[in-house]
Amino acid sequence: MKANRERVFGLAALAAIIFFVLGMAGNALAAERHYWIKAEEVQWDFMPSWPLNLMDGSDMTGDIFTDPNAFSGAKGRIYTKAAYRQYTEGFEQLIDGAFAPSREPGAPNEHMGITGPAIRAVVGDTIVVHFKNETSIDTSVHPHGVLYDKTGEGAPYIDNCNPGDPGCDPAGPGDVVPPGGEHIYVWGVPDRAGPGPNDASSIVWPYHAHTPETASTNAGLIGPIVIYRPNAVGFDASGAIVTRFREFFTLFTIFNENASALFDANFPNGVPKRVDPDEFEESNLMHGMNGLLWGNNTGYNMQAGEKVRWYIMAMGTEVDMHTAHWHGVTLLRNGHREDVTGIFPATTATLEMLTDNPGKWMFHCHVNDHLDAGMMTTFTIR
Ligand SMILES: [Cu+2]
Repeated sequence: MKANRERVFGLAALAAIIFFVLGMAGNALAAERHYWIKAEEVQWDFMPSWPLNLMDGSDMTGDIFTDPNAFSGAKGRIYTKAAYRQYTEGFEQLIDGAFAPSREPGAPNEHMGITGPAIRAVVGDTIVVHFKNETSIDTSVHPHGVLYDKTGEGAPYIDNCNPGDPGCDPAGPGDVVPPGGEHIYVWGVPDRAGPGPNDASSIVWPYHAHTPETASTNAGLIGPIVIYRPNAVGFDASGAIVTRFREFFTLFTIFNENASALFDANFPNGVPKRVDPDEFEESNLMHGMNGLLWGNNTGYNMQAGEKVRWYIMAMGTEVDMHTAHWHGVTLLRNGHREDVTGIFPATTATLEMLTDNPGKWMFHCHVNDHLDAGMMTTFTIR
């Protein structure tokens, strides 16, 4: 009995030492990844090329979605929107703004449009988002997939008291960040936040405002989180993640400006009088890829033979069932071959593209109503 107990104790001690050593190794590799992100208001142009349609060269004058003179009360193509933008440490300098150098033609994230910056981490890391709200609306950062406690959830609802009790407030720390406010969100990245057994070596999750969810995402507050398997990436001298493949992000959504938290900013006098309410409402549905219409979502450039990964996201309501279609190529989604991939609101897809067919190719949503409203662009394999 005694010998047996000693052997059990010995095995337990050995296991403890192994776990300790593995834990140390894990800690040595794991990193805290700090992101400095502001929510900002922007004058967003859904179609900078207007009136020129970059897909077919046509003149879009009279188009109810983009022409402010299409009918009395039409807004046209420019709206006040909110967007997540990335800064250097301490909010010193904009490095990822809508009109900052990093999103100019030729920049790696030129194509990201209104979509927020990519928050990247490796399984085992911890993500720290230093968030500042510089918009005029309440907002938050609610992540999908990663591990958080109640201060990292970014969503106000009654989750820590009884409804109706005195002092019972749905908004805990970070659930609602008011205009001018700040919050630090800390998110763990355990295995369950990373790629599953059948996933590629990386996986994309959305993050978005949740204050409330519909109004703040229609305002524009959405971005991607990418989690990599530890062996899938390298690191530069500063410890930043370096991928062995080119990455593109596309958010398919119909921004409903009628339901945006910034509706009042866009229509200070409310719904214009003497307009057809149906036409008005329809004209404020902006069928964008990264918030851009009719070929204006530019920057999808790659080399033939290059490894390319696409992260596709959707957001919105029941009309936001999108079928992303790439002409000229095929892709793998979790081992299945596709050239069209389907997504629903808040779902995502990670695809590996076979860049075997050089050319300038159409990339669009295959839903007829969305195609007709401009949800299309091109990508180029050189
Ligand atoms: Cu669509």
